[in-house]
Amino acid sequence: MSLKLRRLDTHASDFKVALRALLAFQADEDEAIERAVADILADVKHRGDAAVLDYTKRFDRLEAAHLSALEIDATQLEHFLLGLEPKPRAALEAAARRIRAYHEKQKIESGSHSWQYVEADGTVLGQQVLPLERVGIYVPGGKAAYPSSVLMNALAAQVAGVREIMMVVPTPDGVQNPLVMAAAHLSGVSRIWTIGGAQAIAALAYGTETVPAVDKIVGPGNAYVAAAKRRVFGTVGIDMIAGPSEILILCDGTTDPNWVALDLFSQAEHDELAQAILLCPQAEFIEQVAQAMNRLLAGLPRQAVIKQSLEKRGALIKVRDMAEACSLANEIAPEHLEISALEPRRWLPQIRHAGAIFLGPYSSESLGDYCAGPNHVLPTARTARFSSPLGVYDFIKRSSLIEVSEQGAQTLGRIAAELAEGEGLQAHAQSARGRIR
Ligand code: HSO
Ligand code: ZN
Repeated sequence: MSLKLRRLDTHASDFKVALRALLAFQADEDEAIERAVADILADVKHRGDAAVLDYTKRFDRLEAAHLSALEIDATQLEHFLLGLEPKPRAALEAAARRIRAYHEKQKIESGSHSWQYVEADGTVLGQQVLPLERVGIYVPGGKAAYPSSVLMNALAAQVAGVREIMMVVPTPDGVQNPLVMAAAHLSGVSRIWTIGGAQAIAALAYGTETVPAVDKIVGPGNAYVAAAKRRVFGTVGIDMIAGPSEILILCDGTTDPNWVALDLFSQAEHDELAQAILLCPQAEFIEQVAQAMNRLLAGLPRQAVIKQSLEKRGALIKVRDMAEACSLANEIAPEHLEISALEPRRWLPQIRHAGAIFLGPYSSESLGDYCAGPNHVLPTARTARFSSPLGVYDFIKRSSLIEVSEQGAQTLGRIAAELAEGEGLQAHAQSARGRIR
């Protein structure tokens, strides 16, 4: 199978147009999906467990007399871990340890603690930081059920101190994924229901007789799940609506072309819509990568997905130099950015927008996907311009603290009353003035 790879050159007069076309991706809102999801949400809100059971029977061919029969309890969960072969179990545990350690560090470094200060007149101001109480993690069923994503979502919540982490995962025909269950056990998930789709999102958001309502829902899902999350946002918090995965590799031509080819493939194999792009100043190196890709593709079980993704949305782009590559990277604002170069730190100061930055030839994205430690839930579709990786900070919230002293009330009272009168709000003004001696 030979790959028809898109080649671009920043020198070409139509490059800007070609780049815009390459980056244009609009997840189209499907009317039919929107309508179906709205109906399911309303039905679950209204009929609770009974509605969830009906949809689970219809969509997953999984029947139960009561929703509690679809709950996997803590003992069963532990058995999934104990039942694993030694190698996958050790790998899962090692990954969990490293991800936990990174997030513990993040909790300390990212200001997840309360603070306050005292003014001269004794007034105390501050901020109280507390974890969310109850979080629901959505895990897709079938092939897209990634145990690594369970670790990433649940461990960030657990380290933040979330009291109760619950999970929903569809199990079509009742087929359960032992690694997903084991990962849930390792990362502090306390209750799991084998339900999915918009009905599971509705159960988490509104609560049913059996499923308690959560405060925030995180985790990836198909178009129905995404539409449902969008609709319940406001009733609960949500993480983000993730688009197809992306990688951008900036290479100075010094890395093994096979490594570069496989890094592009590893993103492309996720999804026909995934995006893998190489930027390199050396035409010969780009040729070597293209050859490596053609050679290596045949050996991969997901070659059909990889081919589609690369031919539809991938590109090999010849740039003037690494500086130009950096400025293009900022325009693309990729989910994953590899700076595969001899001196990656030289280019780092020029990078402003990327979900995760992988420095040097040894830092393949796959290591970050599974076990380096940082979260693999990252901003896609150029949203790295304004948003960040999932982290402990997504599972905490802040309350402002205001403790005004008697003396403070004299000064603040005058300011507030003056402004309140300007706004025509007399009750405010009197409340403030009433405390002035
Ligand atoms: N690259 C994916 C995460 C993942 N990779 C899970 C393998 N398993 C999105 O960042
Ligand atoms: Zn991946």
